[in-house]
Amino acid sequence: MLNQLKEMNPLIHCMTNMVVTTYTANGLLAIGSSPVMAYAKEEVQDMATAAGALLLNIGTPSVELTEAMILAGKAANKAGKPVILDPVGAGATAFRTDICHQILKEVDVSIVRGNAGEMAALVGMSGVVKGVDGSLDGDKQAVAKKVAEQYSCVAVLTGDVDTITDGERLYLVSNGHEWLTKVVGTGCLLGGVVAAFVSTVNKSDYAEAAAYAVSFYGAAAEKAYDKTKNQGYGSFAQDFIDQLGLLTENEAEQLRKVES
Ligand code: ATP
Ligand code: TZP
Ligand code: MG
Ligand code: MG
Repeated sequence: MLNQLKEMNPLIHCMTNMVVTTYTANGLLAIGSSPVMAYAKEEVQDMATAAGALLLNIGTPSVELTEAMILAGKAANKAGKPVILDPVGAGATAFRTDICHQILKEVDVSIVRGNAGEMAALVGMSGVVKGVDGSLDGDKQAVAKKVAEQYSCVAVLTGDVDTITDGERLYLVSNGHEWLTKVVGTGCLLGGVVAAFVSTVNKSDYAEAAAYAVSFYGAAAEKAYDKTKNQGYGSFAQDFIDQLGLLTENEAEQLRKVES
């Protein structure tokens, strides 16, 4: 899948938050995709139509941006392109939860990628969301399944073990490293990386491609940790971008920790 991605060099239209923009663009370039950030309602429909996938990340939300996201999402739907939603901070405020519900009502979202607390908030289950950080004491698989069923999408619920499901197939990914939680934007970049991988496959393979993307991403983080563990989080953040570009398909296969 990685070689196919590099060959296709898909354009990924990101409507993301102002914290993570450059990190997301660099990570997407590293894996072999082509990112573009575009927000104006005057152009988002054209950009979403031209792109291989659309990422909607509500990290720094506003009413105007939500309207533009819905325009872009509808255009992507019309063009048959996958739409990935990152519900950043859903559950932290009613405003964010409402925006997600509005997007999910108006747009056919292919994949929702969030932490456990955010995913629980989308289906009215109780998790913990403090700002943009979320967790859940309860059953993560049950939450992921409910998100997948309620919104007819692939749910990618991340944490120490990542749960990916379309409501029928289930993948559990144990790749990754705890240091990913010490670098802002690693959840957001993952949404972009999932978008890039799913843009290269048919709809029936979105769940499998998402699981591949999450495992690949986690394996790159493991390599970055090995290299920078005696330095710190800043060096890890930089090296992680390097590893996203250096990791080969064979190596990713060897490091893969996926149960299905
Ligand atoms: P949060 O803000 O709560 O950290 P997030 O939106 O940043 O959420 P994460 O759940 O942190 O998203 O997921 C981002 C990446 O970090 C995923 O690849 C996930 O597998 C990885 N990850 C998160 N926590 C751990 C952990 N404890 N061990 C290994 N990998 C982790
Ligand atoms: N505040 C608003 S968006 C954002 C912050 C800190 C980035 C969140 O990034 P991630 O990937 O969820 O850690
Ligand atoms: Mg995180
Ligand atoms: Mg996040």
